[in-house]
Amino acid sequence: MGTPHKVSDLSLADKGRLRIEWAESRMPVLMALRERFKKTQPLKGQRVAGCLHVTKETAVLIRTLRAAGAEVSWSGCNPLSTQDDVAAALAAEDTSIFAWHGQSNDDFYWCIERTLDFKPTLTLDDGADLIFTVHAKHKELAKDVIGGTEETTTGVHRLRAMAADGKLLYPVIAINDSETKWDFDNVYGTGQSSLDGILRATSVLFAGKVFVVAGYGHCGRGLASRARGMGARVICTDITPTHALKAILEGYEVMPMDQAAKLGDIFCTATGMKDILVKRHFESMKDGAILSNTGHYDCEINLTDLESVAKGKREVRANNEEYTLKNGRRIYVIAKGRLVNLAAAEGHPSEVMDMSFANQALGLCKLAAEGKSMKPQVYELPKSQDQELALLKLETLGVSIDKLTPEQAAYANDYSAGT
Ligand code: 3DD
Repeated sequence: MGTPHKVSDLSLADKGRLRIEWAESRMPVLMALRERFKKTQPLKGQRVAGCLHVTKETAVLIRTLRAAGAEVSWSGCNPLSTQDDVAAALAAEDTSIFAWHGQSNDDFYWCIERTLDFKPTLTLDDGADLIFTVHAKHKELAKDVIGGTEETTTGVHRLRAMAADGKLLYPVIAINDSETKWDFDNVYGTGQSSLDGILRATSVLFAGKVFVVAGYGHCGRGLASRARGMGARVICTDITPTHALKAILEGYEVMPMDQAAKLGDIFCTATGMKDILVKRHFESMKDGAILSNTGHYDCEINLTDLESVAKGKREVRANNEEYTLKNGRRIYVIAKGRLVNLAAAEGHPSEVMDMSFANQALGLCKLAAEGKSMKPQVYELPKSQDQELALLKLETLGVSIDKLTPEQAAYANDYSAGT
């Protein structure tokens, strides 16, 4: 195999292929796009550098981009989220991939650098680490890049800030901001997959437990509803009044973290902000409290603070470290505070990544076709695309919906029609 790659263990390829097949059988929208792209070749001649969690669902996206004619080179976007069997399967089918589970920070950035070796014409990010590396260390490559896409909320925030500063060197499409991404992946995906990660690392009963959700945004909304569905008493914290008000009207308790820290049995941070759980919170927590984070970066649980109030630490289960505090109580941290859904489980289910990645593929096709005439700013995909994708998804679910009659369509646009 001449294609450059670095993965953990090529012998895992067969197992990875089976997992990718499993995902393909549950991603009908992306698979339908792949069939279309095989004929139209919209990414022919393009070189796509991707920096996004290497999961069975991402493998389906990579195969689709290659079917569309693109050359692809890929790294993971988190040191703990790569599924090694999937990475092996991708390497075995001649994908240029640099990713393995449990990377050091140096490994992580070395892998990103390798994906730049073939001078990409398009970049695909989840958290903006790749595009940021191009801007910070390889400005000479930016002139060959037509545009990029960004998968997640945190990454879009970073890119909007760069654009506002006039620092963006090429156009970027905020995939996260498509309704068929943030209102499905962030809500239903994060809600289920984060609890999946907590359960795999602890196997605790949720019913009757106090589950604290830090951040009642789209991700927090999904977390809260799934935890309540399993019988937990849900407390939400937030800094945004409208978010807190929505949580109250949904029937959750809302209070400052200083109070919630004393009550919580299980915590999950989903804010995108640093230092959500800090020293004073750890010192007031119950014995046996379980801490997890589902935000993109591992900055929400301040582990330096936790180390400062602990007298001992040991791994008690996979992805589960017990800190014994000086006050004698024990606190359990899942996946070292890194995103629990991907580090301790398999990330969102295929069914919901189906639409996120359909948006990614369509976004790259838009850049390939129109990027040269776009400005170095952050764009959104057309809202009409959300309805097209949702209709396609409904069809795959065997669901049909009503249509406006011509009279109703006329009425909808007739501002003179009063009561
Ligand atoms: N993300 C969650 N599950 C994923 C999966 N199964 N494959 C690839 C990426 C996955 C991350 C997404 O939620 C991304 O949209 C984000 O971080 O917002």
